[in-house]
Amino acid sequence: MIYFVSDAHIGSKAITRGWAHQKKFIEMLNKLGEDAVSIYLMGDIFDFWFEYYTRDKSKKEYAPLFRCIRHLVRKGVHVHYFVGNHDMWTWGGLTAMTGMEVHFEPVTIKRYGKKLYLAHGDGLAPFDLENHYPRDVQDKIRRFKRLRAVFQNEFLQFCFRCLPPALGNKIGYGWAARSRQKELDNPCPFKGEKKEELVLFAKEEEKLGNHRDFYIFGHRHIELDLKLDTGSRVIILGDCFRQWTYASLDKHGELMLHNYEPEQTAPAPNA
Ligand SMILES: [Mn+2]
Repeated sequence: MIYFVSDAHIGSKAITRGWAHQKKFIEMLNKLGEDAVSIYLMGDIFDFWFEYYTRDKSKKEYAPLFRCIRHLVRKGVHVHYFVGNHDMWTWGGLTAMTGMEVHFEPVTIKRYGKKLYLAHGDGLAPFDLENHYPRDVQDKIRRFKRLRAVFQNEFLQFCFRCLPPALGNKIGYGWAARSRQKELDNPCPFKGEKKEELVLFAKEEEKLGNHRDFYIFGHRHIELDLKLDTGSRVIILGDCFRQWTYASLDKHGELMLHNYEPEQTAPAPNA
């Protein structure tokens, strides 16, 4: 089985009971690990991940999650990590600590006879924005893309890496918590087939002749399984802090969305 998971936003200062959150995520990964060939972590697994030039002791908080992933990798599960817009700042640290493979760009793979396009999804939108959106929405999408370019700017990254981790984290976690809080207060549901950027992006790819059976994205924190005219399915994975959703692809090429339900532990027998 191949599994797809995204947007856990582990470490978010806007999510109370942080350890319970990480623990549930670990339990979920362990459960998937029982029959997984590969696990694709599709971005924003951390609410803020940044590797500085100096040692960052605060990362110890994630030691249990790293142990879990290392264990899966040693067992032979291929664990892939796509960076999102909250955790793109890794320079080998995540791989060194866990053994998972990190991807910075979208990837197309073929598995069990199906072609899959995999990406976190941030910054993906159709080229012809003006044909789909009013002026203000176009501007909003372009602003997001500009901010993304700032985040990816190598000189600015170098400067930020020089900061003492305590200061960098204060800025980073603060920014991330504000964006999480904004979303929790005001969630943005599915915008519809004609407005959802990732759906329009997939339609454009199909029109260009780049057919894939499945487009799998995270980022939006909504659950979506939409069939296009070309037979492709656009999957948006939901999240792992509120909805606890994930997808699986079995060896017959069947793709399904699931809700993670923690197993009830049986009450301890009386002596
Ligand atoms: Mn995201």
